[in-house]
Amino acid sequence: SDGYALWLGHQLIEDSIVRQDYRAALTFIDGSTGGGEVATTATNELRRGLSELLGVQPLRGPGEAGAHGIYLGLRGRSARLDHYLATADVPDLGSEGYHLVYHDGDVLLLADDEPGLLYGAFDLLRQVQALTDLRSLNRTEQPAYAHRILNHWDNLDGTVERGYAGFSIWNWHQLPEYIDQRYVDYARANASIGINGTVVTNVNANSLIFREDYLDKAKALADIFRPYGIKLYLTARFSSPMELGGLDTADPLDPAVIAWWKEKVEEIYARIPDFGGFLVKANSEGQPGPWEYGRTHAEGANVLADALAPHGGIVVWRAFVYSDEAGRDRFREAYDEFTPLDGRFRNNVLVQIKNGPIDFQPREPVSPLFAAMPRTPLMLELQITKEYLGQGTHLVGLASMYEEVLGTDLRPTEPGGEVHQLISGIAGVSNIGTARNWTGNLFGQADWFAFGRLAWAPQTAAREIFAEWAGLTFGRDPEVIDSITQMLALSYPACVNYMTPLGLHHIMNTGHHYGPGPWIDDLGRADWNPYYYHGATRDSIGFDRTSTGSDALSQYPEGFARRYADPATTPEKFLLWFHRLPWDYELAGGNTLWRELGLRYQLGVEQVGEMADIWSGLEGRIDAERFRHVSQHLAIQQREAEWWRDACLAYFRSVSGRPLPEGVPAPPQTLEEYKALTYPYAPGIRPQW
Ligand code: BDP
Repeated sequence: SDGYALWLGHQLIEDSIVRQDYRAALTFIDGSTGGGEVATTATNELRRGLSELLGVQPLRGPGEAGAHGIYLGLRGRSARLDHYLATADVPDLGSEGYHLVYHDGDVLLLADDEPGLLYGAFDLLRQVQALTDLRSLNRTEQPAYAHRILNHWDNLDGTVERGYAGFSIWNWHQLPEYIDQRYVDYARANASIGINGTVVTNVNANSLIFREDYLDKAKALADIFRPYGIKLYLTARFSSPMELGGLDTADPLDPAVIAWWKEKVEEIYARIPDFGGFLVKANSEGQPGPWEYGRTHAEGANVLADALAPHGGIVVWRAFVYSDEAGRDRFREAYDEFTPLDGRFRNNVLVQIKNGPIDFQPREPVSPLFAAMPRTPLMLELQITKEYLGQGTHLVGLASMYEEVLGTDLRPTEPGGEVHQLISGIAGVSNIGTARNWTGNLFGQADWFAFGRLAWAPQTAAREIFAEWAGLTFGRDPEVIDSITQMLALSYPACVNYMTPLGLHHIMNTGHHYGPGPWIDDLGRADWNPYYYHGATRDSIGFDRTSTGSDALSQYPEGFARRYADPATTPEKFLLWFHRLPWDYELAGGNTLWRELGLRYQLGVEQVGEMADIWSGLEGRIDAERFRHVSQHLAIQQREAEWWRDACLAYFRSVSGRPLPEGVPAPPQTLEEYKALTYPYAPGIRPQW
């Protein structure tokens, strides 16, 4: 298998008796009650999926008297569903929710709007793929958030920023005439996991997307996505009124600028009546923004919001900003910049915050901003592409990280403070490209899948998602499912151990962010240097963010901050994020900091070995093509985990002047050799940072 089918490669049920039971229960699909485009997709997907699973096409229902099948439809539009509703108490399912139940021999799928039918259809297919007993079906599902959006960092020239799976799948050159089948398959894959929006252009935006010919292209994509319940969004470059509109300012309070945005938005809605809105990166890493005119982020966002509001569109405004003032802790900046603006944004603005305060590190404490803007709806931004986690080569099941972030309780002394409770939506930076299997590394599919599932149900356990993905992707063999679940569960802790144990962060090589570079200290701006983030000397290591240091800790609610103020109560995984400590500092388990650091690096390498062993055990139980694909990537990961351990420990040993802890092998190369490695053609590159 080449992986193109993703988690939708429904397998024929092998056991003929079981298959026969399902066939008898699902002889027809009666979807005549839905009506619209999305309901039709739901019926078509059921028909397609079930014929793959059962080996026969279900009839178009309702079947003959006495036959059993699936009835799907909206409440109040079908006699069969209403018959059920007369006795069952089904609450309002809301937008996109559904109720899936077994009743008097039939499977009923009921919703209050059409997307609900679509999500219920995919759920039913997952149940049959997993051989769930239909008689036990009784599921009521509603998404936790209305906004579940993929963010593509795709440029109009076809490159993908931080993309490790080939080029952009959007062929702007040939749109709108040529509609690649991939667009349809992409929409289908997203719908199957509950994703309902996509931003198809990079946050480092190009105003060309707003030119009329490009809007026609964007419209062609929106038309493909619509039947799958997916809205199209675009990134808005703040200076577009100048670059495209020929104005001499982009000042958000200038009447000509206000009029330009209003008109542009009208042009968009004339083509795309359900256009989602804009995603904006402003005054960040060189992008233009309202600061040029002495205006705030709120003033900048509001001009776009006012243009979109009459059409029902939203502005997603990113909080990823950090200035170049010397001596400021980058950790603090988004909070310092945005908290004064709480309550100043229009109702249709959401502020999008990266999970951590710095930048998609293997492990970050969550951003304090999540608990600091009670009057502003917030989006959580996760990275699905693995910029800082081994990119296209390493197998790292990100569901574990997402689970940790979503479950973090920022107000431990009162209810309602978990990150998933503080947000109104989730965005994920896509890992999709032209690679035949979509994500380059086959296991990248698990991260796309996990993102969708968690954006729908943020309290789902990572392990459950791993097992579900494994079953949908590799088939029903329980041993295969268990093994892959185990590998995925091991993979995230492994990566943190071999890259950035004990709270180290941002020690990747610069620019491309691939491989270790903790020694780098020669870039123009302090916070682009890995060294800045740990500051190791002969005596100590770590970043003091307590009151004796940058005091970033004070940005957290008191009950949270208290625990992190003292190294003894700070969770070890975040130790060096908040504290600067002597190498001899004694950890709870009795090891010194130096010894523990060495052992963690070693453990990370061993965990990758364990993952590779588990995978080897699956030879013959998985098709040869995918088996080989994963084995080869694991071999690279193994070698690079060792590289991380060896290069980092060679460096920290030279700084601290200490011998390597017992149990950690000596680096095979000199520190100078590790420093000399270069990557002229590293993928997904951006200059400087
Ligand atoms: C950083 C990336 C950079 C992005 C930036 C962002 O290195 O390529 O443009 O984030 O999120 O992680 O805007």
